Amino acid sequence: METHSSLSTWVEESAQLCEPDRVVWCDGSREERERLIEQALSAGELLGLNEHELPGCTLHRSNPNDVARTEGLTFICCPKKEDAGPTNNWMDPAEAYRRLSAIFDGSMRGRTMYVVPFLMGPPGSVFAKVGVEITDSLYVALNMGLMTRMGRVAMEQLNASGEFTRGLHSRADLNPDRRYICHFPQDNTIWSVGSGYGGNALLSKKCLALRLASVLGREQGWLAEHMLIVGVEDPSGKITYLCGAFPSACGKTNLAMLVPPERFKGWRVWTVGDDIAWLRPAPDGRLYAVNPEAGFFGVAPGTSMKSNPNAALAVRRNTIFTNVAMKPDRTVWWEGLEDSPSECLNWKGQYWTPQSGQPAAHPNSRFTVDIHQAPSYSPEWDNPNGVPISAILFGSRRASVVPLVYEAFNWQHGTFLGATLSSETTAAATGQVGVVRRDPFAMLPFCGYNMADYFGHWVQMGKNLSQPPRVFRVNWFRRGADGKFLWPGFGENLRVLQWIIQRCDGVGEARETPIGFLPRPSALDLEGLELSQSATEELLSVNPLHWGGALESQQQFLEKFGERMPREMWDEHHALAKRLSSQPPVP
Ligand code: GTP
Ligand code: SPV
Ligand code: MN
Repeated sequence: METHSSLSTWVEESAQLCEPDRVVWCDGSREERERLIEQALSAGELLGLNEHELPGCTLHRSNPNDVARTEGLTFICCPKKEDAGPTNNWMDPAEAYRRLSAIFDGSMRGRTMYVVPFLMGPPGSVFAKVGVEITDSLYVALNMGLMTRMGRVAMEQLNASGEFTRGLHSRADLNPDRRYICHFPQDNTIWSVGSGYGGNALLSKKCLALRLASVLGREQGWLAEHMLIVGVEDPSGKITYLCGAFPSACGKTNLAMLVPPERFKGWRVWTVGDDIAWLRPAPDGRLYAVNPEAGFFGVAPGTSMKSNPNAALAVRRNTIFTNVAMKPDRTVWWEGLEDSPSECLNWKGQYWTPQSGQPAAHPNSRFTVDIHQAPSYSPEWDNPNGVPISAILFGSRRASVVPLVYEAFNWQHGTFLGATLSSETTAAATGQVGVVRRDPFAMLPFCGYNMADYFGHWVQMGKNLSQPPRVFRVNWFRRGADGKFLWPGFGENLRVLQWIIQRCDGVGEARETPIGFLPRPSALDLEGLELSQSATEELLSVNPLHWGGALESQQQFLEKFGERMPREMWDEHHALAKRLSSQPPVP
């Protein structure tokens, strides 16, 4: 392959620092992939699975200390601390380069350095960006081959423009005390060391496509978001495209691959993306979205033919499984997949039985698979212009307070719903699970700059759109007094999407409440669900007393940003308080 001179210089410098035994340039060909998988199998970095049941599939077991993103070790290294804002960890760029250089120094001795060029977005598209990841992990290189348009296609675009993001990654000794994920937006550079896990190590994903891209988007008038993109086709053949921001492990992949319930004859869902969207205003005044990725790095637990048949079918071949359990016949298993085995090897490779008292698969175990393998794959994925977005959904896990669905009054109010999004924490990041925290736009761990400025950018984006998408808040995770989910979720979520699409078409019925427009139970098609009347009422109720508490915590959150918080967000907060106080409390 022809190489751009700035790329070869950077690769040479990186090799001098890390001292690998050899350097391998990846071209993304099928032969190369087969060769690298063979090498990973003989090195034990991947385990072979049942070739008959799961052709081309492999299993990777992470170091047990390295199974989720580590937000506390993730840094934005811009020159001024206040530009990273109060929700990000910040490190002085010179200090970060110094500290990480010491860890990279000689870290690849005895190992191979892979140079992995990748393209984010359709070739030739105004959305597209090139990155190159240098890594000493074969697992990372193989994942990048599924998650991005990797190799030659990226080199072609790089040679044309000369621009690319530099991502340097080494597992080093996988010591959590020497683990850092550092972003240098001013240098278009990412340095990640000491982890081999997903979002820490696949630098295309959260590091480039969200943290660095969000900074670029603000400078250039577009958005980089933690969003799924889905096309919903109705029986007349009309397809409405929606985006949805949900925090990690809160249902993006599932919504992107939804299979309509029995009752919804003639409906169909098309998957454009399941995790990241880049959005740009187009000359027609609408917002268009592209999925910069080429594969899914999806949560395994809970995935089954019943909950998500599209994902279950997609992962039957050519899939890399990470930290799932292996059955005696060398097929895979995780909690939530049908039929618990009577014995298997757990995610650490230890003997497991249902009596072991611990999950067999890690709660954040994952599958990596090419997007084309999803039966719901949308050919629009490759459209260089993206798809026009009619609605944006903000979703999260909230056991109480937040209704099943409501609509924002307008774009600015929608921005406020995104800014004040809160959710219970999940296993996708290290730390306690199930604690409610503010996760604005599901971007808390992924925004590359001061979040107050980010809210301002969202307000501004609306002003640049003559036909902005409508904005909705959804919550599939409301629980009843018995602790069980009130809403069946998964495929049945289409019933909510149907109302959302009706609203976009100007025909859906709604009642105005202090928090936004809610459907009356009669406005939703609930036929065949056997949902009790009390559950339905609870799912669609707004209790001003509960919202009083929410107001207080919103205020504390907005205050954290001081003067930098845009006035529009305070206006929305005060307007909400006023609407709530003029509402008679629910008896
Ligand atoms: P990341 O890849 O971490 O960004 O996660 P995600 O937002 O794509 O979440 P995903 O769709 O993988 O779902 C995470 C977990 O939530 C899985 O265990 C799902 O089975 C479960 N889940 C998804 N949708 C629903 C739903 O509608 N209802 C319920 N009860 N659970 C759901
Ligand atoms: C998430 O945590 O939101 C993920 C998985 O999509 S990771 O790639 O680890 O970020
Ligand atoms: Mn995600």
